[in-house]
Formats: sequence, structure tokens, C-alpha cells
Amino acid sequence: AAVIRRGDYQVPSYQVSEIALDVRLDPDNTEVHTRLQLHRIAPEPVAELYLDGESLELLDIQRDGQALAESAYRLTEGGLLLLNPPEAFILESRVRIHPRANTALSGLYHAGGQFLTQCEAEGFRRITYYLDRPDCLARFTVTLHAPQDGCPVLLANGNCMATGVEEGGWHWARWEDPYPKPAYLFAMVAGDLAVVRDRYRTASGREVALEIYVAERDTGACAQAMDSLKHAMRWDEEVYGREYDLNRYMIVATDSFNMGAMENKGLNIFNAKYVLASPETATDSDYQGIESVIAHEYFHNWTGNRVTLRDWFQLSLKEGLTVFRDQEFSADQNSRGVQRIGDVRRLRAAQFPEDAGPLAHPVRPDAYSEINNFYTATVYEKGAELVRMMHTLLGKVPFRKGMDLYFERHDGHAVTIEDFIAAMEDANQRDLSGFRRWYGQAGTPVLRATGSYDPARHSYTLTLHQETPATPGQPVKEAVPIPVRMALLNTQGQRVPLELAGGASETVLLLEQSEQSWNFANLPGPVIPSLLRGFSAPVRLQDPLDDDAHGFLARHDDDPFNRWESMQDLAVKALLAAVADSSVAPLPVTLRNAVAATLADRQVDPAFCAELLTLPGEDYIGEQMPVVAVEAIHRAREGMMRAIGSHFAKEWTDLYHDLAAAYQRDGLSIGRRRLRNLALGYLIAGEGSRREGTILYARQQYMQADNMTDRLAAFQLLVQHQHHDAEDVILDFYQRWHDYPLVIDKWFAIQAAAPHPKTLRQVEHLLVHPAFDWRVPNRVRAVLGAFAANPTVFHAADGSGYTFFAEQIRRLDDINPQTAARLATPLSRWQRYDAPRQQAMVAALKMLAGKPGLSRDLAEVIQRSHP
Ligand code: HT7
Ligand code: ZN
Repeated sequence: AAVIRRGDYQVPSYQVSEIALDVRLDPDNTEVHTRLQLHRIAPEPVAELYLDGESLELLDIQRDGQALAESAYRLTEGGLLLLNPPEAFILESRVRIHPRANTALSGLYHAGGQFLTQCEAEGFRRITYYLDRPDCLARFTVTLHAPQDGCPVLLANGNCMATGVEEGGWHWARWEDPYPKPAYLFAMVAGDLAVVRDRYRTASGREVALEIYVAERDTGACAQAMDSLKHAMRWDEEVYGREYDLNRYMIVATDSFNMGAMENKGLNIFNAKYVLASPETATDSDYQGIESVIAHEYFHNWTGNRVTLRDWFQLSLKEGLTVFRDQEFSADQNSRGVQRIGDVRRLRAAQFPEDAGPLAHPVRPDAYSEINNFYTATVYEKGAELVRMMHTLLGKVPFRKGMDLYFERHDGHAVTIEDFIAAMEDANQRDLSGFRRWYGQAGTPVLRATGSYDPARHSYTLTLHQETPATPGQPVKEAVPIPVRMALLNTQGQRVPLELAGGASETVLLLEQSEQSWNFANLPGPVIPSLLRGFSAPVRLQDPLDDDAHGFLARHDDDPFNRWESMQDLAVKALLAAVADSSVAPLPVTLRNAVAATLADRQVDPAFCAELLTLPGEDYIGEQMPVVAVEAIHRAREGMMRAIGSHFAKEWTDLYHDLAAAYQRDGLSIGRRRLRNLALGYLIAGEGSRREGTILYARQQYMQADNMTDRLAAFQLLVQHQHHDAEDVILDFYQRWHDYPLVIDKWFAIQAAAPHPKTLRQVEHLLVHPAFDWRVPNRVRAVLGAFAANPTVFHAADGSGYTFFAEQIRRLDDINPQTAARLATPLSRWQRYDAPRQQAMVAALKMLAGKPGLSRDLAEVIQRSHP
């Protein structure tokens, strides 16, 4: 497939000032009439103008009211070429499309009785012929026609200007969006939807109507989404001075969606998972997901919509920046420390492995063949870290000044990452040129720290060294600016004043070269460094500390992230030792003492306590090894769970009973639930194979829970630990919740994630279960996504997991290539495994590569995984 390169960018030769769409919606034969007002912006006439168009049946085409002669245009595989176009003209086209057959869910599709669109990245070209590129901004009008019965609600971007009825029980609505926008932000929705309404008064006193469209029976489950939206609107006013700019903000929830949500102007379309929640059906983490995704899409109104992208290589300009904004929003709404730990966990779980494998790419990629494959953890999460580093270096107020200048300069324009950095620099007279390297260079830098205290001089010398491993296509790496937030703690665990920071007890060192040293003078006594506080840069830190020092920091560091990090470090070292030698004690004394101290610390917030006591996952442990030792890692982690569970059985039991409470949704109650369910997990693990007593707690909790967090935690533990006897619970769960698709997704996922040899058979059954549907991405992800994240079953030594998985991906590729390509990425990690597994994974990739009709999406992932 053709490769698109960043360096080949060219300004478009024409612009569209107005586009008017007239759409007659029918699941099988929708007709789209489009009227484009085009004018040349290139200084000289051009021989051809290319309009993108895919899977369109052209019925009619006219220029300035006249049928276009066949010699004046040519249809190609990906669009339409207009030959010798005049300087300004009106182009009218009529095309036919097939929404029901559109199982790829890109463009206009019909699912669950509704018509929906998804135009990012390049879906608009599947609706009509157009300049489908983000730097083509036009004013949109759309008139929707549909049967009144099936589609009483007709929505599109902007303001509803007129409605009417027509013959045959049809009706229509005309929508106009006053803000010029690229086509990827276009949306329309039609269906039988109920609406939940609220209002918001902006800081300047304008009233905005807030509307959430869902199925009638879900109207009671929108409170979290609506509250989150109002909080996000207020936060953007307070923190960035940004107000919403239309009189109406609409959100539509659907079960059929390829991603989390979409920020279409004034009409967000959401995966129902990020809208619907009630205590009985949604977990605490579902609630949190809603808060952050609602905020994320809202924040796009300024970072993405008002200021948009010049080209898709700049994707992180909107995504990285908006993730940073939503992370900060969530940190302000909840516990900042716990939020940061969660953000870093996600970064390490998804982005670090991506950056270390064959799919590694810079935050601003250089080339792609299918842009949908670049909605990655690197563009989103690492992109957010790059913005965060600039925020750290500049400080809060200067960063805001930079944002103000960015909006002032670029509102209404399509711009680049370079423009963003320049605004930050110009607003603050700072040189941030090193960040251009961060955007252009793939790979996670390794930051090595060494340090020593000189008792004679009362000084501590810290040396930092950076090195970024080679990545595909980038064998040589340059140094990047790495902000290292740090403090020195005395032997009582207090921060000491730092002379080189003017007496402050915390500072940010900026490592710009490959190696630099700092001397901290006039210290009262020996110190322990607390480095990279708050995870101030997306690097792998190798610190100079031994287990005792980590044990000390795990108890005393006042930076929550670093306290957690020290605990993780102790656990990872102990686990790696147990992986290497199964006779090693599963719970070394330093870790045991740190766990004991944490359990005894009644001051600590329960959510943070749960973070401290949660062991690193099997994938993360594997990441620390040259070759992932699948079974040994699983055994070692189980062994440590058992040891911590049994050694602290009394403490866990007390916690489990003390933390029992009727359901409430405040932060403290959420933390207490989390810790209590962790206690239950340790109690069950601690009983080893006996498990007579504590499994009953789980059964009881499952039956009696007054909320989904507790019910699901118990369900998951029962499925995980009691695979022979959990059938009744599995059945019960299904019977209780079969009418709730989001809950049934959890039911599928937990079974596919169970660490048993029989899970493969079970997943085969799940794929033919009546509730399984290949056309619904949430359902497919629940089964295949959870299966590919199942460390022991997906990576079974005989390769059965890979073969089975690849067969399913092959099938999915014909239905939904975007989802197939995304789900296939775990196969790219083949180099991380032993030789037999490597062979089996590569065989799976080759089998897929040979598939007839392989999609461009999947082909690219396979090709990059095994070039
Ligand atoms: N900006 C949105 C991206 C998105 C998307 C991309 C490709 C295919 C389907 C898609 N659905 C949504 C979501 C966001 O990051 O806000
Ligand atoms: Zn986004």
C-alpha cells in the first residue's frame, strides 16, 4: 500500500468555503447529495483536483449547474479527479452508500437501529467526494431526511435551523455549524433516542443546553456523564480561560463504536461504555473512565477543533495535549498522587512496550500507510508526557501564557506541533528546541543515576546519564532534555534544603547532554536521593539505590509516586529473583517489612494504600527480562501473592471486615472498596490450594453486593481461583445481566482472562455464544482483547493461543479492519519470547499476511511487526 510521508506535505491547491449535504437515510441505500463551493488558492491553474472518495456509487455529477462532461473527470480507486478545474466553481454530486453493510464503522453506518457517523480519521470520504484532509476547513450545512417512525431524532453539528415533515411518514432537519471545520469533525445521527437534558451557564453568562442521547431505558444512567461534562466545562474556564462556543452540546451513546469516543463539533459520539453508569452496573473504574473521557472530548473543542491539525502527522498536537489536559483535570477532581500512578501504569503497560518493539514510532511519526494505526499509546500517552515535561520546565503560569498565545495565534487554523512549541517559547522567551527531538525520536531513554555522599565535604554528587536504544529506522539517537524533579531526604525521611536550588527542598534538574553531574553542598548529614519525583519524564530510571534505601523511601518519601515506585521496585526485584531461582524465598524481608509498615499506617489514604500493595502485573515483570519467562513469572507472582496473603492473613481479614460499608460514591468510599477487594484477593491467594474459608467470603460478596465494583471483584476472583466450581456463578451472572451489554462485556472478558489451560476451550465456546457478535467491537475486544492480554493462555508454550488468535483476527479483518489491526498488535512482540514461541508467533503473522483481501490496516501492522 502507498506510504504517506510527512516530508511530502503540500498545501492544498483548492479550498472549500461551503459544503451543503442533503442526506436521505436508508439502511441499505442512502443517497447523499453534496454541494461544494470550491475556489483555487494555488497561485497558478492546476491540471487536476483530486477529491477523496471510497466505496461510493456515483449517481450524478454537475459543475455550476451543468452535467459534468465525462472528459472533465475521472474516477479512481480512492476518489475522483477533476480535470482542468476553473478558478472557482460549484460542484454537485449525488452518491449512494450502504450504511447497514458498513461493518467497518467508518463513515456512515447503521447499527442497533441508529444511523451514526465516524469520520476521523478518513471516514468522510466514505460519505461523499471531498477534500478529506484536516487542513481543509469549511462551513457545513446538512439536511437529514429519515422516516419519522424509526428515526424521530435527527442530529448534526452546530445549530438546528429548520425542521419539517414530508410525504410517506418522513421528516427532515437542517443543521448549520457556524465554525469552519475539517471533515473529520463532521457528524450526523438519526434514530429513536431519548434525551437527558441539563443546562450550563458559562463564565460570561451564556446558557448552553446540554443533551445526552441514549436508549429510553438508559436515561437513568447518565448522571456521571452529565456531572463530568459540567465539571470539565468549568475546569477549562478556570484553568485555561476557555469557554464553550455553541449554544448546544450534544452527546450520543452507542454500543457500536471502534474507539472510546469522538469529539465532533457540538455532537460528540461516544462508546456507551463512557456514558452509561449506575452503581449496579458500573464499577468505580468505569465511573472514572467516564469522567476522563467526557472531559477529554470536551477539551478537544479547543485543542483539536478550534485549533486543528495541518496533517495527520500532527495527531499528537491534539491528542497528546488533550490527554495531558484530561489527566490534569482528573488529578484536580480526585487524588493527584493516585491519578499519576494510574497514568504511569498505563504508560508503562502500553507505551513502553510499543516503544521497545517493531511498532515503535516517534510521537510525530514520519510515515504511515493507514493513519488509523497511529492512534497509539505513543501518540496519546507519550505525547501527553512531552507536554507535561514542558509544563514542568516552564511552570504553571508560563505554561498558561504559552497556551494563551497558542490560541491567540492559531484559533481557526490548521497547525503543527512546531507551532505549539513556538508559542510556548515565544510567550516565555525560552528555548525549547530540545523538545523537537523528543517529538521526532522513538524509543524510551534509559536514565542512569549514580550518586555518592562525601562525609568529609558534607556534599552529595549526583551524576545522570542518558541513552536511548535504537529503534526501527532510527539506529542513532540524540540526547533529549530530561527534567528530573528531585529531593534529598535525611535519615529521618525529611527533605533537606538544597543550596543549588536557593534553599528549596525540591528542584528540577535538566539533563540536556548525555551525561551531567550536580554537586549538593553543605548537607547536614548523609542523604537518600528521591529522583524523578512524580515521574517527571517518560524514561526508564536506573537508580543507585539498594533494597534498604527503597524500603526506606517506600515508608518515608513524601512524593506519592516515588513512594509507590520504591514499593514496586522492591517487588520487581524479589519477583525477578524468584523467576530466576524458584527456591528463593517468595517474600524477602525488606519487602515484607515495607508491606507491614504500609498495612500498619492508618494515616494513608485507602486508594493510595491499595496502589502501594498491588503487585506489578505479569506483563510488567516480563518487560524487565531479556526473554519473558512466561510460566516462571506466573508462578513467582502467584507465590508472592500467596506469601503476602498468608503472612498477613490477620491484617487482610481485619481490613476486609473493617472496610465493609454500604455503597457510597465519594472518593474515600471508592478507595475503601478498592482496598477491601485487594484484601479479599490476598486472602484467597494466601489460602493456597485449600481455599475453604475465604472463597466463601467471595461467594457471599458476589451474592450480596449492592454495587458492581464489589460484585465484579468477587466474580473475577471466583472465576480466577475456582475454575472447576465457578460454573454456577458464571451462569448466575449471565442470567442477572444478560440485558446489559456493558456488563456482559465484563462477563466475557473475565472468562477470557482466566489463567487456566482450559481457558482456550472456554473462549472457543464464548465465540459461538448467542450473545457474541463479531460486528460489535466492545464484544470482540472483551473476548479477543482479554485473551491476548492473558499471559499464560495466549502465550501457551505449544503456540495454541497464537494460532487460535490469528484465526480470529483473520475472520475479523473482513468485518472490521481497524479493530482487527489494533487487536493484532500483541503478535508484534514476538522477539520478546523464547524460540518456540517466536516461531509460533511469526507463523501466525505469516498466516495473516497471506490472507486474501487483507485490509490495508492489518497489512501495515503485520508488515511492521515482521518486516
Ligand atoms: N479523536 C478521537 C479518535 C477516534 C478515532 C480514530 C480512528 C478511528 C475511529 C475513531 N474514533 C475516535 C478520539 C479521541 O482521542 O478523542
Ligand atoms: Zn482525543
